[in-house]
Amino acid sequence: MSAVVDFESARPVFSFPRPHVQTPWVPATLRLGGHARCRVMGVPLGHGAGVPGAELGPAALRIAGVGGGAAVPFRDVGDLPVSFLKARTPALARLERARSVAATCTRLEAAVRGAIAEGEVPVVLGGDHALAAGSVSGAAQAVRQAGGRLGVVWIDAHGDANTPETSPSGNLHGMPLAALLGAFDAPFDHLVGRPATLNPEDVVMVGVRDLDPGERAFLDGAGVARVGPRTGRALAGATLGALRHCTHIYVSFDVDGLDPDAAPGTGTPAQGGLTPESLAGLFAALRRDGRVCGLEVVEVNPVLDVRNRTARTAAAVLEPLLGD
Ligand SMILES: [Mn+2]
Repeated sequence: MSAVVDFESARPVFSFPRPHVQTPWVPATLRLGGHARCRVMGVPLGHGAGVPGAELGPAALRIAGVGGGAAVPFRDVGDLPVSFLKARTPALARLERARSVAATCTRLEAAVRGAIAEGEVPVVLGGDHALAAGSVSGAAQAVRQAGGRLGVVWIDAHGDANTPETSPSGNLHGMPLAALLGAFDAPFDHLVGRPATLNPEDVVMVGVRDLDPGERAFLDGAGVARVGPRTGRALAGATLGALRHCTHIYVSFDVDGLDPDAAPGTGTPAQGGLTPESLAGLFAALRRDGRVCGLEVVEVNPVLDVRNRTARTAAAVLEPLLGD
């Protein structure tokens, strides 16, 4: 006997094409009088740096109080997993480090995109700066999905705009900006085959003073705006002026943008950096501006630090953005 299908009692299935109704939403931002909730996530990544220790950054930043402010509500979701390296030869270690950075960026991209899409402001505690290839990409996607345009404030002593071809060291934390601007993709797996994440005119670099020849040529050719560490009182105005056309802003804060006097605990310090006062002024202006939808603090290396001074400086300069 063959099976009989009882069409009479089968539940009707409605398959009318429905008009796609999009709920309008805008990413939450940090602004005066606002009540945005922050989602803090640690990324103990050190495989993109040449000197070990940046993987201890999330712990140092939490101890210093970043992501634990009173005024802005915070929810700390803990650390993203970062793989432990087992390779025993330098060649294998190099490959394993690149794979670890790629996997971390893939996870972080989804985590940042998810936080913004769910109405929270991601606060990423790094970790070396290679992680920005994931975080900035995730923020740009979420903002674009909401119909906006993301601008990036890249605070750094360096360009982070080398490619695997131009990099003198081969360290991936010197390359994330070039990857985000579409200069190359592999080994950043999540970017492979995608169009550029950022337009050059949507990025402003703050405090940059130590560029390798290759990345200087790349940044000049792309026309990325740079605001020097010695701009003084005009720093905030020049930075925000460069991103006037953007609807939202993501802040990528490498602590080596600060002068080593104030932030000695970092792998690649460069003299003549930003003063904590001028950077705090920029963060205050960003709070008044009201467009910041996410941020990260990277390259804190407690192994090279003195009594957690660098994380404490970072906490103090971020207070005008994240505090009362
Ligand atoms: Mn950097």
